[in-house]
Amino acid sequence: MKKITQEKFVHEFKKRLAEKYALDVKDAAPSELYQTLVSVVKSGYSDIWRNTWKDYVKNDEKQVYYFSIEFLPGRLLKSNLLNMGWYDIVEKGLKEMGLSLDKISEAEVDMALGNGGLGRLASCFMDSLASDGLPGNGNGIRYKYGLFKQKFVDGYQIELPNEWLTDGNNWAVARESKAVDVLMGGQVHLIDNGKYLEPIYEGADVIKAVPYDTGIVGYRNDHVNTMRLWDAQIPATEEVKYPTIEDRRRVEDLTSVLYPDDSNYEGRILRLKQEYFFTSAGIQSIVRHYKKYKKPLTKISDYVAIHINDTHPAMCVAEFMRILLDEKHLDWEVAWEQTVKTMSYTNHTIMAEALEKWPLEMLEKVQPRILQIIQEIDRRYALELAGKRDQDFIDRTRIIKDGMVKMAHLAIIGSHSVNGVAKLHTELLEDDVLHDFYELYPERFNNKTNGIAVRRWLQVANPELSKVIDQTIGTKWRFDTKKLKELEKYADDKKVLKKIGQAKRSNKVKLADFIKQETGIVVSPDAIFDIQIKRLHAYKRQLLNLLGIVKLYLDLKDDPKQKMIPRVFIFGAKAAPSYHYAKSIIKCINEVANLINNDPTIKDKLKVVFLENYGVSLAEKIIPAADVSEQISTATKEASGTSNMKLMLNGALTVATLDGANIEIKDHVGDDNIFIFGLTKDDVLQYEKDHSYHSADYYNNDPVLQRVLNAFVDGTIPNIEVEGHEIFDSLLRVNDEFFVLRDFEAYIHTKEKVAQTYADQLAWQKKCLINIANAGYFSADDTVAKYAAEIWDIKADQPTEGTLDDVYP
Ligand code: 4GP
Repeated sequence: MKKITQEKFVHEFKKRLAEKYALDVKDAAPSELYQTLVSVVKSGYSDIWRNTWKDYVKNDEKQVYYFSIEFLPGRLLKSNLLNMGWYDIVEKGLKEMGLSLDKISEAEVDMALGNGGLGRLASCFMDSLASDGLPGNGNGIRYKYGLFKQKFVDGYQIELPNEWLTDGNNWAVARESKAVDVLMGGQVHLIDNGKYLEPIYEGADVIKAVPYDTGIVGYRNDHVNTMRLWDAQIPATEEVKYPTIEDRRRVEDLTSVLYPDDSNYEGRILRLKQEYFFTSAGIQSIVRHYKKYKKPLTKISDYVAIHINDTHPAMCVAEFMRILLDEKHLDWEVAWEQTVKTMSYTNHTIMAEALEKWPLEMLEKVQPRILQIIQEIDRRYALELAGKRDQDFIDRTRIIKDGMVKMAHLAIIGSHSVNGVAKLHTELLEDDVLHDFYELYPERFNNKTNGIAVRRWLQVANPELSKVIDQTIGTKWRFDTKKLKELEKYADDKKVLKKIGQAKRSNKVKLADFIKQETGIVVSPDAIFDIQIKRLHAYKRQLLNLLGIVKLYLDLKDDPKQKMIPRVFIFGAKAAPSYHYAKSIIKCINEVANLINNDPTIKDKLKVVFLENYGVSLAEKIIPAADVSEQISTATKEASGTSNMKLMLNGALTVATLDGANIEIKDHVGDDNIFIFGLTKDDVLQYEKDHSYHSADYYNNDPVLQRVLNAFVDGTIPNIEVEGHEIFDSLLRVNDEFFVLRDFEAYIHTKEKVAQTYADQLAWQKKCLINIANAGYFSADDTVAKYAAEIWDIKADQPTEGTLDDVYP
């Protein structure tokens, strides 16, 4: 990394501000200061960026390409500064000029090119690949509008376009010279030209895919990788085909929005086109780049690994085959061997609705040649198994069935590795969801429990706690998160526990200020901050949390003088625009919040805050201030979860079902330092098998539950005439698919235990410390190192070790 001193930085900053905007520091707006800072920071790593990728080629290094339809990097400024080792110098330099890094950083618009866990994981992995010194690249789509901006109007979610590119995004560089053409639509015929089968395309659209590359800076290791996002444009040669603005827009809209509305045909086909677009552009650029290695294509899997993150990029398998067959003229068998050795696939959910299936007719419309290749892969798969497996097995596992293409099957058959994202999730894949394939290819299956970028979620988001940790165990944990474990030696050290408590309180004060400024709601930092932040989905059971809140409210109404530790319940969640039920839950939470926050008898004892527009940057504000982390999905439904890891890392205690990675968190912190409740995997599977669950029994036999549920339909909670009934019916008449009523009593009981525990602050802080100390096991650096060694077979630069003694003496 370029070396910098405070003096040099201040000089460079002023010079660039004057050059770019003809302004002095005191006259510049935050966005101008921010853009100037970006240009100084980029100049600090650009040489290293160039060298990193050149070295890969020079040293014949195998590289991985991580294909993901979502990336959620959040803001890059502070995290780049931290990774470069520039953070403190820049912060001081800005201060010298009368500026604040925190304020300037707020001018950065979140890069929100994803919905939730899947996209955020991809970005944590990008950070860790670079920080581990691994040759790793991202490949995705540069949506012009990221995930929608969420507003609440009368308690309802409204979706607004998220124009994150209005100010440009200066982290990325457009590389016109690396553009590729992607063919879509039309028809294709194969002719035998004597040497090979040559595809002749007719009437296809040619779309120019232009890459925008962003440098991903490793942590203090002089290593900068690339995240490549593709934009759809019209090639100069095709301009006459699109004479009007509307015509042009049809093409350019291909990369306009993340997950276009898939409740209608047009939305679905656009999404499928997006999937092919970034897959084809990525694979074409990989094969082109491989030429630089000067090695035969029959060896490509020794130098290239391609990762299929969930099924959206599953067409990688067919596109890679297309290039090896049609453009490079390899034989099918040779091409197939290279494809399977190159590809690997991660499954992120067992929710049936997310396991993609596409009608043949749609695939044919998007790319007829790809459909032909998929059909041939499917035909050969069935042929190979004929006689070895029964027909039922073949029918269940083949790629094409009943006129639909099953993308997960394509990904599994075309990959050498299939992994789940937590132990339980992988177990469910092997035993149930993908059991047939597990039987067929046991050696392909493996588990890689998710991880998080500890740098962003602790060092950047929570400087207060980071400082306490430095003062207690030194700064080595900043390089190796497992060193956090040393904190356990201080589990009974009152001074340390107190300091952890003070850091938390100061973060709660900050969040309380933010809440007041955003919503006008006043919350006390002395209350328990109880947090549930994640996408809104029925299986994640925000509703169970809400029922618990309504119960507390009704209890307080009965006995307003009741002594209780004040509670603040904080939600952050977006619902998919076409997910009606989730939106009804949002409306109900907002109305319960209104009722409680405006009830003078409740005073400060109970507050409910639903913060708008949940995303990475908001999470960075909420997580350091959390006391309680709600991880209450129905057992078996949450593949892993990652907010559970971020919250424990910041010293929140988890209220959890035995689901996803909660189980591994429990194994690390021990039963005494987590609050487990509810149905287990076996209970849920049993109910699903024997249909013996009747939610109405729980309602009829539990007066408390009756009262709470009635509040949704008897006017106790105002303004939810429609939504209240909808929720009531879903729990009682549709038999409560996610066992909310079944787990209600256990949940309430556990929450009471939480409050009792909180009353003894020292005992509480001790549990927090143990959680922080054990969170190092969930570092994405380790997760990615396992992918590298066990799936991708790629090697790292020398690991960086060290301390920050220079910064925190
Ligand atoms: C999510 C899972 O729901 C979550 O449990 C997991 O932690 C995360 O992936 C990363 O593996 N799935 C999605 C999705 O975001 O779109 O399927």
